[in-house]
Amino acid sequence: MVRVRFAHFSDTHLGFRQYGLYEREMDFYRAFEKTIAKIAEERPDFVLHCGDLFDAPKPPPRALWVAQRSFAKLKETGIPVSAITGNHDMLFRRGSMPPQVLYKDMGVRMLTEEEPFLMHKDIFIGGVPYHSKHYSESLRESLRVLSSKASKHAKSIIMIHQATDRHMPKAFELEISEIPKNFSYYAMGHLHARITESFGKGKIVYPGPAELWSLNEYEDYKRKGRGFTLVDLDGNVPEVQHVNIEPERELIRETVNAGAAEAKIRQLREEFQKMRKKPLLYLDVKEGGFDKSGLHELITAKLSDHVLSFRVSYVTEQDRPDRARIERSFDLPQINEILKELLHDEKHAKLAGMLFRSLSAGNEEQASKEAESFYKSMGGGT
Ligand SMILES: [Mn+2]
Repeated sequence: MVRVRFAHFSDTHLGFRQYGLYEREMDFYRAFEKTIAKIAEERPDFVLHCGDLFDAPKPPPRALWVAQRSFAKLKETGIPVSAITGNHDMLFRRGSMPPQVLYKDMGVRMLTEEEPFLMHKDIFIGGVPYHSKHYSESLRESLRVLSSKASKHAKSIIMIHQATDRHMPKAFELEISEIPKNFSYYAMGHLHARITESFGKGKIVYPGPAELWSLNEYEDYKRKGRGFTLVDLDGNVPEVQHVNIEPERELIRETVNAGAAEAKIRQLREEFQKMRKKPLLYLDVKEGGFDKSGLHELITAKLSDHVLSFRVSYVTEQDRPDRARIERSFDLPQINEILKELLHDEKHAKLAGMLFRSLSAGNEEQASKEAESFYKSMGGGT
């Protein structure tokens, strides 16, 4: 058995322009380039990318170019890449090609339904592209087939871009009990969190993305860091080492009492002035009696030159704790992005966002008015 070490990363979402900001798109490119540089430095035997390489199935040319340069660098260093498609970078249309196929000559090998595995020396590497919940039976079947092929080899890896019920009970496509247990390493993508657990005879690992795609990832990132994963397959159980990539810019989340907002804003301003790059600021203002527009003006006046962007959420005193949570969550800008992703349609995502907000606030009348005017504006069709 030869000594084998590989790098595993995922969910790089190249081309994602968070909040429509050019700077955020560039942050994702830089995170990717830094990850590749660090991987090249580590000289693993091969690299696995577990889906959502791009944020969309038709990425902007700059995203394609950044990926091309990076994969060329790995090829120069003699490090081959295996990849699967995620839900973001595949078009669910017959005969469509994922953008990753462009890098075939640079040593990026896609694992597909047609060619679901390869051997790296004596290591079996299998992979399944993302399957929506609707196709979970076919996903289970693919896993069964690969599991039986892998059973002929001492060391094996399976690449999967899915959420399991254990890691994401509210929206999963795969029950953890349905995953065959005979692989040595489960290289996962899809969840934007850093997770390492024992599973079957090996380990199941979500490396998480190097850049924060959504504010929901903030806590996990603060606790565990972000980057990619290095794996040593030599022993009986894989040895997993997470490597951090320094973020391009800070993401700051702060809670402040309305009464103390001014002092807090002054303090933040001082901190931000020292930063190399303007941070993203998420400010939760709590305890009532505040004047939202006055506070907004104050933040704009004191901080707008020192942050790339800021988002403010208000939690009022009279809100019951559960209501407060709702107000906070629907103030988050990510809701619109999540809806857009789910519905694949900007107009309907906008309607869904409006309905979500008014119905969360218990305002049915407002919701029905919004729906009515939306369909009127669509020309009264179906
Ligand atoms: Mn993703």
